[in-house]
Amino acid sequence: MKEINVLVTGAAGQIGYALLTRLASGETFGKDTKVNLNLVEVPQVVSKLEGSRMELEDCGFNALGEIKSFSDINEASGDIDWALLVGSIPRGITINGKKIEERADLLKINGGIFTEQGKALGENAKQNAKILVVGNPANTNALIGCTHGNNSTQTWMAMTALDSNRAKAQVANKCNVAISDIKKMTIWGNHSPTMYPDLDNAEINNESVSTLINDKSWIEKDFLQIVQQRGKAIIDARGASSATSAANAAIDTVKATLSETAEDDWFSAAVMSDGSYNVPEGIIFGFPLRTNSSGEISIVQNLPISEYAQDKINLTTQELLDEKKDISDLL
Ligand code: NAX
Repeated sequence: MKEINVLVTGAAGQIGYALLTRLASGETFGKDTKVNLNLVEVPQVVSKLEGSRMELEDCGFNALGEIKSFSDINEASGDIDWALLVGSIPRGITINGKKIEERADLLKINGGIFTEQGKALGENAKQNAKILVVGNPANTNALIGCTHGNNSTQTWMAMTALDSNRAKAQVANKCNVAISDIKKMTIWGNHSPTMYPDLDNAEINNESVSTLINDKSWIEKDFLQIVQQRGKAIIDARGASSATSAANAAIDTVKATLSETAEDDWFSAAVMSDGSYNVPEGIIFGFPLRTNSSGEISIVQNLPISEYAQDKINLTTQELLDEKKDISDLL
C-alpha cells in the first residue's frame, strides 16, 4: 500500500472535524493509499485531538494510517506530502484585553502564525509538498507562509474552491442543470467579498454561462451578491461559519491536484501570481488552474476578460495589494 503524510492545523476546530474523516476514508487519496495524519493544535487544545483520534479509529477506515498530535509545527512538518493549514485566529477574538476587529491587526496576528508554519514546512516537508491555506485571511496568510517557506519546489495555494462551489450551486439552480454540468468556474482574486466569480468563461455544454443565462441584472447583482455574501448568510442562519462545505472544498482542491484536469474543465484556487492577466507578481491570487499529467499546476491563459470583469479583478487586486502593505514588515 502507498503512504501519504498529511498535516492538518486547527484539526480540533469545526472545519478540521469535518475534514479528517474525508481525508482518512480513502475517498481523497484512493483506497490503495494509507493516510498518516499529523494533527496540529494550539497547546491549550491539543488534548482534544485524542477524541478525534479515537473517533477516526472507530470509523474503521482501511486507509487510515498513523495519527499523531502536535502543538509544535516544527515537529509536525517532517516528511509531509500535503499540508492543510486551517487553524488561524478569527476576527472578534480578544487577545490581551483587546478585541481584534481591524483587518490590519488580524493580518499581523495570523502573519506570525504563518511565518512560523511557512519556515517549518519549507525546511521539513517534502520537496514536492503541496500546501493549502484555508485559515483566513487565506490569500495573505499563504503569501506569508510561501515567502518564509522559501522553497521553490513546494506549491502554496489559498482556498477559493468554496466560492467556486457556491457559484456553481447558484448557477445550477438558475439554469436547472446538475452541478456536474457546470465547467470552468473561475474565482478571481481574494477569498473575501471582493472575489469575482466569472460566468463569462464558465460553461454548460460548451456554452458560456453568462450567454445562456442572458440576464445581466441577475448576474451582476443577485448572483454576485449571493456568492460574495454566502459566508455571512450561513453564519446568520447557523450561528457558526461554514464547516462541512469548507472541508468539502478543501477535499475538492486536494483531489483537483492529484490527477490531470479534464480537457473541458479547470479548477479554482489562489496561487502566486506570475503576472498572468496583468495581476502583479508577488500576491496570492485566485486564478483558473489546471493540473497536468506530471502533477504540475499551471494558470489557464488567454481567457477573454470583459471591461466589467476587469474592473472587478482590479478591485480584488487592490485589496490584496493593500493587505500585502499591511503585513510588509512580515515579508
Ligand atoms: P474554529 O475556530 O472552529 O477552529 C480553528 C482551530 O484552529 C481552533 O481549534 C484553534 O485552536 C486552531 N488554531 C488556531 N491557531 C492555531 C495554530 N497556530 N496552529 C494550530 N491550530 C491553531 O474555526 P473553523 O470554523 O474551523 O475555521 C478555520 C478557519 O477557516 C478560519 O480562519 C475561517 O475564517 C476559515 N475559513 C476559510 C474559508 C475559505 O474558503 N478559505 C471558508 C470557511 C472558513 O470561514
